[in-house]
Amino acid sequence: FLKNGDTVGITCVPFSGGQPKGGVDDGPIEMIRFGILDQIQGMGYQIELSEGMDKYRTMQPASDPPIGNMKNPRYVGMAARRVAEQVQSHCKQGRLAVTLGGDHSIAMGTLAGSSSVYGSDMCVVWVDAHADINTPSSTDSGNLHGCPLSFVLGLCDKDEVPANSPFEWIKPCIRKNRLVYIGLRDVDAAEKVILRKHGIRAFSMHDVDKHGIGRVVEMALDHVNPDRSRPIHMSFDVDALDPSVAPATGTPVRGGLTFREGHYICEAVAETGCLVALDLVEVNPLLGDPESLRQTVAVGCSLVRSSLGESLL
Ligand code: HAR
Ligand code: MN
Ligand code: MN
Ligand code: MN
Repeated sequence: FLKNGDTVGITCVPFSGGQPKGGVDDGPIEMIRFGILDQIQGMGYQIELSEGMDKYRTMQPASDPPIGNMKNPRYVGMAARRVAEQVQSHCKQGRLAVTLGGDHSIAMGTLAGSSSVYGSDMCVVWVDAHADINTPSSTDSGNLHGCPLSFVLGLCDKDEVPANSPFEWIKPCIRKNRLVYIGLRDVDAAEKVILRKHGIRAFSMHDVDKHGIGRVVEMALDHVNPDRSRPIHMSFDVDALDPSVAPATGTPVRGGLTFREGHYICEAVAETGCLVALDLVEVNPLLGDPESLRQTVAVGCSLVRSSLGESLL
C-alpha cells in the first residue's frame, strides 16, 4: 500500500454535462477550498495535480444535439476521454489516482484510464444509490451519469456505439465479475434486467440492513478480490450516503448509508492495500443552504482521506 512520501495523482473534473443540474462542476474547487490538497499532504503523501482543470469547462461543443436518448453526448465523450488520459498518466507513474468530480459520467474516463494500466484483473467497487448501468437505449432520462458502466463493461450494442460515436474510443475494459456495488436503492427497471442478465453482484441497502456494513464489505471484496491481491478502483458517488449526511447532491435518495457506514467502506478498502484509483463524485455545492454545502463538501473530503488510509487512532 501507499507509504509516507508516495504520490497521489489528483485530477479535478469540473464537469456537469452528464446531468441537467448546474453546480456539480464546482465540486472539485469547493473540496480544494475546504483543504483536501493540504489534508492529503498532511497525511505524508506527495501530490501531483493534473494540468488544466479549467479546460473541461471550455470543451463544450457549440452544438451537441442528442444522439438517440443521450444528452450532451459529444461533450461527455470528449471530457471523459481527457479524464482517461489524465488518470492513465497518474497510474502509469505509479501514483494513486484520485479524481474529484463532477458528475458520475466522468467514471467512463477514470475506469478506462486505470484499467489501461492495471488490465482486466482490476476490480471495481461502485458505491452509489444508483446502478449507473443504463445503456444508450435503456436510459429514460438520457442523462449520461446514469450510464458510465454500460460503456466500460461493453454492454452496448454496435448500433448504440457506431464508428462515429463520441464513445467509440471506449473499449470494454471492466469484467462483469470484477464489478461489485454497495448502497443501491434506486435502480431503474431496465437496469435490474441488465444486472440479472449479466449476473452482476450488488449489495443494496437491504443487504446493509440485514448483514451490517462490515459483513457487506467483506462479501463484496470476497466476490471481486478473494485474495486481496488485485488492484481496486473505487468509484464513490456521494449520493450513496443518506441525504441527512450528504444533502448537496443532484439526485438524493432516502435510506442511504450513515456517515460511519460510508467511512467504514473507505477504511476497509484502504486496509486491503490494493486501492489504485478513487473517484469522489456528485458533490453539488449549488444545491441547498450553506450548511448543507459545508456538510457535503466536508464529508466528501473525509471519505477521500479515509480511502487513503487515515486512521482513527
Ligand atoms: N437511473 C437514473 C437515470 O438513468 C438515475 C441516474 C443517476 N443519478 C446519479 N447517478 N446520481 O448515480 O437517469
Ligand atoms: Mn460555477
Ligand atoms: Mn453515480
Ligand atoms: Mn448516484
